[in-house]
Amino acid sequence: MKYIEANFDGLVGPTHNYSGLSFGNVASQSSAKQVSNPKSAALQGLKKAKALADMGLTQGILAPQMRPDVYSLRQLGFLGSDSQVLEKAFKQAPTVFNACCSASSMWAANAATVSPSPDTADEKVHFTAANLTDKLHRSIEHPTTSKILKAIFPDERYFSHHSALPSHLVFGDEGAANHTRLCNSYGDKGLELFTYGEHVSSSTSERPKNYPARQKLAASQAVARLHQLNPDFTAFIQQNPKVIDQGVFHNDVIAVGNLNTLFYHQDAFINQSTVFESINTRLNENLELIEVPSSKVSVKDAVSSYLFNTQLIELSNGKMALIAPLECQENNRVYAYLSELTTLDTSIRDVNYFDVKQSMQNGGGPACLRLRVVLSESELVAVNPSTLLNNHLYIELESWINQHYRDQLEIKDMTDVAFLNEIRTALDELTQILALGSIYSFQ
Ligand code: SUG
Repeated sequence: MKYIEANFDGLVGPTHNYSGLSFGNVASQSSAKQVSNPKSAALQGLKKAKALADMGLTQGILAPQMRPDVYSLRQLGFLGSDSQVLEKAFKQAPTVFNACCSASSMWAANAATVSPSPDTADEKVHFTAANLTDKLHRSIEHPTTSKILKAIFPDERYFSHHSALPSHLVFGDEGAANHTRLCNSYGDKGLELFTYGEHVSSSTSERPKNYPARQKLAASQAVARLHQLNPDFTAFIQQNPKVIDQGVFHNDVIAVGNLNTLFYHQDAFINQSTVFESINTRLNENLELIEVPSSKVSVKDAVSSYLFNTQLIELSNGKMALIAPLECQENNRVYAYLSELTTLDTSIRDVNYFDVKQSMQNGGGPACLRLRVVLSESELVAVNPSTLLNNHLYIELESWINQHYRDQLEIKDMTDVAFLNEIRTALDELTQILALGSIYSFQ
């Protein structure tokens, strides 16, 4: 049976803004309080998704979440009418208010970890929504994420959904951003590589000094168990704490893999050679490692350009291309590296550059914006077809964005209940376009 890799991109929500909420994410910190442009952010992301669909890839869309999240604000004791809830939270607890206004669910790589059916004992596709415990604004995403995933992958004969892990720091889980599946072809049993930042209960585990290690080993292990993975085809590797301290808050900021290829920075991991050797054995000695040396691209350049937050995609001719942010073209050293890379004898033959600057300014590159799901032909038929991007859906979403989104947004704008009502109308319309049913908690 034929298997493909589908990419589901998070549609940027109408409250896309810069609140500086992610300590350890350099871009989020440095963009704090800038005026954002939600319309342009959403259109940039949608164009990138459409370009991949036009290249022949299967491309889906994940709906944004309802923000401002008055539901969570009420849970936290801000009571009264919607307008009073917003006003009180903004005045009394601005950080909590900002957390409840973030459009952060757009970074779909953090929505869940996904294991395709060739890897799992019951031969179903498994999804575990990520608890994202490390950041308040992200920790409130998973209940709606689970509803959205179930609305897109509803058929229990093919799809198995797990709730997020317990919200405890031992189980901090950042989803697919710290998970890479390596295989010779999509339908083979794949080697699932879980990258963790910290082993909390080990006193000897190395840890970063300045910034948090968001993904915890115990979480990766729990997801591997839930997904019924074969332990012989599961590997755990630790992120280098020194690069976390330089702004590599997720592993997908320093490595990306697809099929048998792993593209990564020299300093990405600790003890990498032993792990890579065992992966190579599982892949019948076909693992292709493309290691970028510090002498060509420093960690600082990798973080600012998002060289590794590229999507590594398979083209119809069997070769691979990188989908990179414009920032990679604008950085001379990174651009020189990429120009050279495509002339070498590796599987990466082409680089396509995209403008996703609105997302980049919050630390989200092309790879952050997508959740990968490997599917067989029959599993693909079982996917909610209204969420799959084609010309018709593209035009519909483009006009929906143009009609409902603002082109300038500041934090104080989100206290206006009229804005909240605009968003409710827009998202209600979107659930109909994407045939998602009722996925939002309103009150
Ligand atoms: O979790 N930024 C996101 C970026 C996520 C990127 N995802 C991956 N690497 N897969 C985060 O840090 C910033 C929000 C703000 O500051 O307003 C933010 O949440």
